[in-house]
Amino acid sequence: KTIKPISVCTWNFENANSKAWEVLANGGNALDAVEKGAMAEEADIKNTTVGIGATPDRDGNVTLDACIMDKDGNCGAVVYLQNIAHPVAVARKVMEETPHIILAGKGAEQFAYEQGFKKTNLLTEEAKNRWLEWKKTSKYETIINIENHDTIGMLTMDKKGDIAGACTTSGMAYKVGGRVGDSPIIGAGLYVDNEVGGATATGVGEEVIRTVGSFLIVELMRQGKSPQEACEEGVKRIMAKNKGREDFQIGFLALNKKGETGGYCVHPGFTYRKATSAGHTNEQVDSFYK
Ligand code: SD4
Repeated sequence: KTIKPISVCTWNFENANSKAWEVLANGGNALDAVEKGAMAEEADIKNTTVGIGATPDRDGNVTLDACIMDKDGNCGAVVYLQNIAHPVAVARKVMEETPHIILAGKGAEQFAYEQGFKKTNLLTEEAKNRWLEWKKTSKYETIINIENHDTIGMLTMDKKGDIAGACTTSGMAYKVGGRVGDSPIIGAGLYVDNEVGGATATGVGEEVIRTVGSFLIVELMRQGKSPQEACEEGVKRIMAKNKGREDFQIGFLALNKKGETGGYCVHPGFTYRKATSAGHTNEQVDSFYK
C-alpha cells in the first residue's frame, strides 16, 4: 500500500502549509515538515498572532508559546518566550538537546541563545501602535475569528506514514503578563500518537486546556471515530461545560493514519489548509453554532 504524504494546518496559512508540503514532497520527514512550515508563519510579519509582528500582552511584551511532537512521542515546548523569532525551533531543541519537555521564560530564552538563536525585537511599530490604541480602553474581549485567532497548529504525515505536529502562537492578544495558553501544552493545543493520528487546536486556549482537547481527540480516534467525528465530540465536550455561551471560538483539526482529516469549531469561520499530491485546498469547517 502506498502512503500518501499530507500536510494540514489551522486557518488559511498558504505559505506555511506549502513550505511543509515542499519538505514532504522532497522526501523529507514529518518532523522537519512541521518545523519548517511553522517557522514560515513565525517569520510572517503580517500574522499578528505568531512570531515576529505578534500582538503583545497588556504590558506591551510579546511572549510566545510553541511546541512540537514527533512520531516516537518525543516532545518539546517553550512557554512565555521573549525576544526569539522562532519558538518552534527552540521547542525542537528542547526536545532533542535537553532531558526536559518544557522550558519557560528567561530560562527558555537563555537556552535559545546557547543554541545559537539571535536576540530579535518582536514588537513591530504597527503592533506597538495597536497596543497603545488598545490601552486607551483596555477592554479585554476576543473578537471571534478576527483577533486572537491566528495560531498555527500543523500536522503532517510523511512518505513512511509517520506523523508529527507543531503549534506556535503569541496567545491571546493583551493577555495578562505571564499567561500561557493551550498551544505549548502537550495534549491541549497539540497531540500526536503515531499509532493513531494527531490533533491540534486554535481559539481560546483556556477552554482547550480544561478538556485536554487534542489528547481527547486522538483518544476518540483510537476508539474508532473518524477525525471529523472526533473533532465534533471535542467541541461538544467544551460546549457542555459552557452551556449557552457564545462569546468564544475554538477550532480543532485532526489527521489520522489513513490520511483522513477533519475539523470542527464553535462558530462558523474556522478553516484549514490541506496539501496532498492532489493539490492544495482551503477546507471549510462545520460549526456548533450555525
Ligand atoms: C491561546 N490558542 O493562546 C491560543 C490562541 C489562538 O489563534 O489560538 N489564537 O489560547
